[in-house]
Amino acid sequence: EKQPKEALASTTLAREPVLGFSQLGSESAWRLANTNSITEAAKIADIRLSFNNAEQSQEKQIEAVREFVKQKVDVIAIAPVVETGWEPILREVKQAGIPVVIIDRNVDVADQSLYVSHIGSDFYEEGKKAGKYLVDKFPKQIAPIGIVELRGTEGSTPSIARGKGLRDAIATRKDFRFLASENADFTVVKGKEVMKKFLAEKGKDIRVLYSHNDDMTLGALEAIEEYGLVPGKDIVVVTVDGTHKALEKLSEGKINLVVECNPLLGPNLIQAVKEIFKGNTLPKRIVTSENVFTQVTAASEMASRTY
Ligand code: GYE
Repeated sequence: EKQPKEALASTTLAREPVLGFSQLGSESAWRLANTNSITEAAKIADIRLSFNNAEQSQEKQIEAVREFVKQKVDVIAIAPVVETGWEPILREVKQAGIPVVIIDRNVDVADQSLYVSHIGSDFYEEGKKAGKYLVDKFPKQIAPIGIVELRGTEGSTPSIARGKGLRDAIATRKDFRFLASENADFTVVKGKEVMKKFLAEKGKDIRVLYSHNDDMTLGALEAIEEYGLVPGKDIVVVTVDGTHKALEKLSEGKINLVVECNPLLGPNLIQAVKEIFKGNTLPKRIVTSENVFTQVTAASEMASRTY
């Protein structure tokens, strides 16, 4: 079987396709790995990449997309920071006859013809995996089990779906109780700041931290230790992504569960661009497959992690 890299390079096209890619930001290790993966894959496949980093601003993303239309790129890929507000610009792109691929997070649009395909993880499933773990971890009890939640960017698909997935998975357990839930924007700094506040307000009633990404978790671990509690023991910590640093904390026993979210979407995206360029059709939804990691698998997973 061919390695994905060779497979990407092997199909020759009449000319180099140009891909305009609007990346939502550089807020996390996941995002950096995602950007690298796409840049790398484009290079290998001889696709010219016009790249823009929108620094978590939808306005900047819309500007970037408009610029790609002006440049007359062949395909536009968007990793949208939030779900809503995309219809007008997507209609402009459609009018210009440029196909759009949505990557990573999703857009909430009534008209499905505004994009060709959405490539990325099933964030709802990730939330469910996190919730199922908690249900198994804590036997049913009378006293409430206090959960605090660090949410990702407000209105973003992973934050919405990871929140819902977890809630659905623990729905039958009345002993789980949300003590607090706040947006910490997927960053280390905010994660620490908000966790500090949770601890000041709820202290030892906190039994579980559910964090929507590893960066916020790393910040929160510092806050927990500074407060004088032991993460992984006093507070059960569940996180999403699976970066090298998080796996390290998992192997040290400071995190209890890492739900994987795969950032390496470059090969998938570039394949899609090539298919579109050739005039082929694509499935509307392409989902990446993912795992969960516990403390016993942490060390071996770490060895192969590049991000
Ligand atoms: O989990 C987080 C990043 O959209 C899946 O965004 C992505 C999320 C990822 O900032 O680390």
